Amino acid sequence: MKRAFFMTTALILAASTAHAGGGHTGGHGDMMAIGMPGSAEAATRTISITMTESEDGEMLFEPGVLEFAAGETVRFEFLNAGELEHEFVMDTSESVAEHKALMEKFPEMEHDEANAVRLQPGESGEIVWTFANAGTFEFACLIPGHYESGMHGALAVAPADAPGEEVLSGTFTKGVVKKIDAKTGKVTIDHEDLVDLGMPGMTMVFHMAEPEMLQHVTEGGEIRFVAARVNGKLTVTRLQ
Ligand SMILES: [Cu+2]
Repeated sequence: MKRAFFMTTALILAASTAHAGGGHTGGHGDMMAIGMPGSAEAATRTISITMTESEDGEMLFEPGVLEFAAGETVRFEFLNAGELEHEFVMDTSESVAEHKALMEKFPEMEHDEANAVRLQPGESGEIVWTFANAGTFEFACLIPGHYESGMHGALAVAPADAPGEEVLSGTFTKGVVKKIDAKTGKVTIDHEDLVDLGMPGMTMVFHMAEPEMLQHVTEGGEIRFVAARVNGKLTVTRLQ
C-alpha cells in the first residue's frame, strides 16, 4: 500500500520535473531504475558529498557508501575539495560500467544528465533526486582512471515499506581488509558478492557491530564476514 503511494507521488514528480526541466538530454527518459529528478520542496534531507584525493594518489568520495529508501527525495550537496576535476554519477552497476567504457573511449565526453554532476576543483554542485526502486546501485566518477583510484561506492535503496529495517543475514562472504580507521571504527573491505544484500563484489566501507571486532582485523588480512544493514549503515555483524 505504502509502496503504491510512493510510486504515485514519484510519477507526479517525474511529470512535473519533465515539464519544468525541459533541457534534459539524457536519452534514457526521465524515469530510470534508480529514480528521477526530484523537487527541492519534497527533499526530506540533505546529503553532503565531498570529492577529493589523498596524498597517496587515492581518489575518493566521502561518505563512501550511500543508503536511502524507495520513494525518498534527497538533496545532494557536492563539493570538489580536490585538485582535479571530478564527477558524480549514480546508476545501476551495468549502466555505470557502460558509461565507464564509453568515457575511456571518448575521454573528452561530459555527462549532461540529471543523475550526474561534474565539478572543477573548488566547485560545488547539487542534485535533487527521488529514489524509485529498492535495490543496490552504484555511484562513481567516470573520468578515466578515477574509478580505479577509488572513486566508486554502493548506493543501497531499501524497500519503501521497510525503510531502515535491519536485514540480518547469515551468509559469510570472503574479503580482504584494505584499511582500518580505528578512530571511526570503520573498515574498508574488498569483498566478494554479498548475496544476502544483493550487492556485487567491490571495495566498500563497513561499520563494525562491536568496537572490539576491530582487534580481529589487520590491514591486508583475509576475512570471512557477515554484513547487514544496521540502523541504515552497512555493518559487519559477524567475523571469522
Ligand atoms: Cu574523479
